[in-house]
Amino acid sequence: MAVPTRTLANAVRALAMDAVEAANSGHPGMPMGMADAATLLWTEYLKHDPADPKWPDRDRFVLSAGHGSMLLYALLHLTGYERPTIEDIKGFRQLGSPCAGHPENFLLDGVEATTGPLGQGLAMAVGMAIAERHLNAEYGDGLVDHRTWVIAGDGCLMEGINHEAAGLAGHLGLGRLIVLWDDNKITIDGATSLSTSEDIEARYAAYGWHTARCDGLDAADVRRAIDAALADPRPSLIACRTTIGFGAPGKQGTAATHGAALGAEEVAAARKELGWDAPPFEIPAGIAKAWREAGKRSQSAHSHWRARLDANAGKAEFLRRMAGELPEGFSLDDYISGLIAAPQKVATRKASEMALGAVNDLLPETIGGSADLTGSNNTKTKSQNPLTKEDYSGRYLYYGIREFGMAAAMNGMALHGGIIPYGGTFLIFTDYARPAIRLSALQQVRVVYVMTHDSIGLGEDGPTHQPVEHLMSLRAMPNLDVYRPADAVETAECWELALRRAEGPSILALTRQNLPQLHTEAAPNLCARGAYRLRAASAPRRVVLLATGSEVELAVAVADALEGQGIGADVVSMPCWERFEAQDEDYRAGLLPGDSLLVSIEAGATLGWERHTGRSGLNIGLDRFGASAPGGDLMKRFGFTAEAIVPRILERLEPFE
Ligand SMILES: Cc1ncc(C[n+]2csc(CCOP(=O)(O)OP(=O)(O)O)c2C)c(N)n1
Ligand SMILES: [Mg+2]
Repeated sequence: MAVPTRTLANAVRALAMDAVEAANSGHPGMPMGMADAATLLWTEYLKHDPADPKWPDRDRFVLSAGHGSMLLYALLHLTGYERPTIEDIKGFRQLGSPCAGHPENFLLDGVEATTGPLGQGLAMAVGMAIAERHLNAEYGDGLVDHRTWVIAGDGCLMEGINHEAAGLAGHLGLGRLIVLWDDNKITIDGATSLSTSEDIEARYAAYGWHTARCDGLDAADVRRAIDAALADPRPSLIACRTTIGFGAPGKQGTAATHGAALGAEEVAAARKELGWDAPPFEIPAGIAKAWREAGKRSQSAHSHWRARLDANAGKAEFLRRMAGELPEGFSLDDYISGLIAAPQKVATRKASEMALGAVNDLLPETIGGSADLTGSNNTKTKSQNPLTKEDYSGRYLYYGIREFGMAAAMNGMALHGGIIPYGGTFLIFTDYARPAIRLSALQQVRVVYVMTHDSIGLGEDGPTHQPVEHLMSLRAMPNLDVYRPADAVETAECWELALRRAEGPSILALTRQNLPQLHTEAAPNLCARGAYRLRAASAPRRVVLLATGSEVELAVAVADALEGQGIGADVVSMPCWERFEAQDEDYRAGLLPGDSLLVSIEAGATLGWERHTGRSGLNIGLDRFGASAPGGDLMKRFGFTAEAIVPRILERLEPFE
């Protein structure tokens, strides 16, 4: 006899409450409330194969309500994934267990995205759904034909990003995206009525979504709603009315079950209520077996897919792309040789567009885009057509004014695989996208951020648009490479490095204003070391000038002036701190010798430059907001001229004399 969904779901409930109890930390309420709906989804609908968690054509499941992580760990364990084991689950939230407080994509196969920052899971799922349709357009139903499922909470649907993400999904008609909303009317502070009274279904309908409602505790009713969603061509939101902490008789329906262990007494009462007799962390054999069998449901679909893949002429290319490997021999050397032969005085944003012309021809996996600043970010190249509801094969996305949504969608595309997303906005608006940039870094995904208008040099738009603290704050983020190239050659080199970096995101900070090409001779990729000597001192060296981006040109002018007075000065271009810091001590010390005055020049916050110049160095930067005026005037006003900088250096040199 088939095991009823409710009984299967009670295994999830038991594991969730036992694990949270053992850790005395965690969130039992959400897993217990959504156990029936999630069990139905995982045992009857989700296309996946626990024996091959990376099967490219699997459905993607994103637990946007990441605090309910035990729900996902229980589902993975019960359906037969190698990890988490029951021991892993016993170690929930402890050092060494892959069952972290919130699901981490790099700790467990089957965790498609790192979630916990509410709303972002849903927004990443939109990116996954875009990736699926795009690859489907390229490779056809035979290889790419899957869905993206999300479980989202009230919190996910309150966060601003859900508006950006759902608006984009509705616009693009992503019918393979289905969101189950845990409509339990409870958040941490209590009833949702404390803080919200909007009609979420009407809002989603207005975005162009199909919406439905069901009793989330009644598997048959959830099945009815999912079937309706599957039949509808639009993305779907299914409101699943549930009771948080369902089964815990004294606490269910209250915020008390949200984020704390239920307590031994309440757990015992819940066992009784649910008719669950098994001791903690034990699943009765018949129930475990039914779960395992459900986990094998898609095996034949998987083997048929393998057969289609084997017969497909595009197999090798498809697998290459899904593995995130660049084509053999990929390089921008030819393009760079062209620059050496015919130097270009262009803004680095323009240089980026030129490099992208080569990149997009060489890499069919790129999907570019911009948050409504295409003409300013120079992110679209000639060969790119728009990706639209009518034509998902396009390789350029008009994200609209949705910086956070764009960044999260790019994370989703990168996590899905098969695509290298890049997208642009003004560097200042990394602030709007920052939580998703952070998740790019945490999740170790290759997303390239094309951030233009990178200093006061942008000019007239004024201080609201002029980044000051941004470069430094982004450098402070772990696993994010921040590039600020100085000319067209460095821009191409940085692009190549960013594309080669499969294990994390990169940001290119690019100018609006033109910069001369400082490199006129062929050389290996100098940016690869993060910093290098662009020009060595002629006179005996007393100064080393360290600069990035547009200030490298200025550093050269300063060096000229110093040399004119018999003071030797090296110019070091430092396009990427992170790469420089990865170099060996000899290289770093050789570039930044202790016997010279080390001077940093960057039109941004000075905080942090002491790391490279030492406390006795000189840090020339901008520690205030900018102003509205032409860029050249601002550079003068704020002291970014050789005339202003040379005396400051001379003053500092005197004590040495
Ligand atoms: C961006 C963000 N803000 C705040 C939190 C902290 N937080 C975690 S869960 C939660 C309440 C979420 O409510 P809901 O989604 O309804 O979950 P439920 O209590 O129903 O499980 C909050 C505020 C978070 N994880 N992410
Ligand atoms: Mg809730």
